Amino acid sequence: MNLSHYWMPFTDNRRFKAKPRLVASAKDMYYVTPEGRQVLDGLATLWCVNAGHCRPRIIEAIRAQAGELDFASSFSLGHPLPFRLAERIAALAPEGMGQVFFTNSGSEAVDTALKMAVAYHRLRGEGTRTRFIGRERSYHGVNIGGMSVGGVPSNRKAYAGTLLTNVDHLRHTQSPDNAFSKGQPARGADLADELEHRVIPLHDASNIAALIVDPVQASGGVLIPPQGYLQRLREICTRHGILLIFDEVITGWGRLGAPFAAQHFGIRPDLMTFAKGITSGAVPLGGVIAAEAVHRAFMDAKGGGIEFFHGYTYSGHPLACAAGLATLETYEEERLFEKSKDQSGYFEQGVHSLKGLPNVIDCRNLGLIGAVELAPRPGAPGERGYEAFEKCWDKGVYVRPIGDALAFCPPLIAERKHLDQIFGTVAEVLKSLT
Ligand code: PXG
Repeated sequence: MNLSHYWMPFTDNRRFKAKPRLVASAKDMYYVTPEGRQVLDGLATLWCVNAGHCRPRIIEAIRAQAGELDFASSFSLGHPLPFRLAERIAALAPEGMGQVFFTNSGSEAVDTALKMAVAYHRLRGEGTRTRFIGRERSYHGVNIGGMSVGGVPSNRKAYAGTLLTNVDHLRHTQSPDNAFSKGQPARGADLADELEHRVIPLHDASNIAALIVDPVQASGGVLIPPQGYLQRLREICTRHGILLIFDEVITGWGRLGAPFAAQHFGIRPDLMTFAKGITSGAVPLGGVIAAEAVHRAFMDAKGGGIEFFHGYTYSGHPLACAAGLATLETYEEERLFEKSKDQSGYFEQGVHSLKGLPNVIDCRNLGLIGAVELAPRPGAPGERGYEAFEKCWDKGVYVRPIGDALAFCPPLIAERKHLDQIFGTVAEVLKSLT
């Protein structure tokens, strides 16, 4: 096969093409390679295949929908599926969050939420609120807005001149003092005070539209929020009229046991983004869930006409909505959110069983998301992590390297034997790695 024409996303193309890793099919927890080798999917592929691969209800729904209504627009025209899916999503969302705007990806969801925030303030006569606050090491997708509020240096470096200038960042919460914390670290809630003590006085609340937070920072390296930290951010935002956006692209759909991280932490944000697990990865779909008060500002606007000048050709695409409905039915039928919660204790033991192995400097976890962090090789950051990832793949387990951390995020259908295979293989690899 000629590999040269496909320019692969977020990939070291030259390294990959010198030693390709291909998959041919997938079922439940496993990939099958073209040679027929099974590889356990320890990352729900890209933090999204929460129901497992090629689940019957989901693939049947997609097949049936493709033969019935391939595409219809949602621009001043309608078809039933996005209305039905929005209703199902609203029933799972925190109380008071009931309106769903569909996009095709998490990146589009983030940029949609940022635009919604600014438009909301303007409608309420606070048009000076245009500034966004993000956090170091957060990942909010790759579009201009999400990249600008994001805090992963390598994703920003080459585009510095195109980043939005109306953005400030809070510090990240990772600290060696919290190494080997099980669940939420005990120390660090006071890092939230930077918002009130530095950022708001610097810019003035009247100029700030929204704070965007990924409740667990996943692709930034799996950073677990300290106890009380997110609650404190919520209180500060409320005090200053700043909208709080939870980017739930990874934490949504049962990753922490509840439908969304918002419920896990007992917080109601003003806007929530989602993607990935809404279709278990089977068809691209994302969206924003708005608090009723935010939505009302648009619907109460004087003068009539289009309330929000924004949308994508494929917003509410029939195939994506059919996949979304079938995925939510699968979650419910198999009680996968409860299963995720039940399995999180065993998962925690697995992650922390890696403590004490060569080069391990931290193990961390929350719900069914976790990471082991390795000390970098002198002068070659990321190399040890990448080599560990390659060796795990060769031994039949897929986990993701993030710098020198290995991330774990199994599908919610994972049984104990799958978790044993993941952590057993990683342990074996770490013992053999220099
Ligand atoms: N927000 C969060 C929190 C994400 O994790 C996005 C937004 C963007 O979603 P889309 O669908 O536009 O990719 C994400 C996506 C990685 C990795 O390396 C993670 C993501 C995407 C690509 C790579 O772990 N998360």
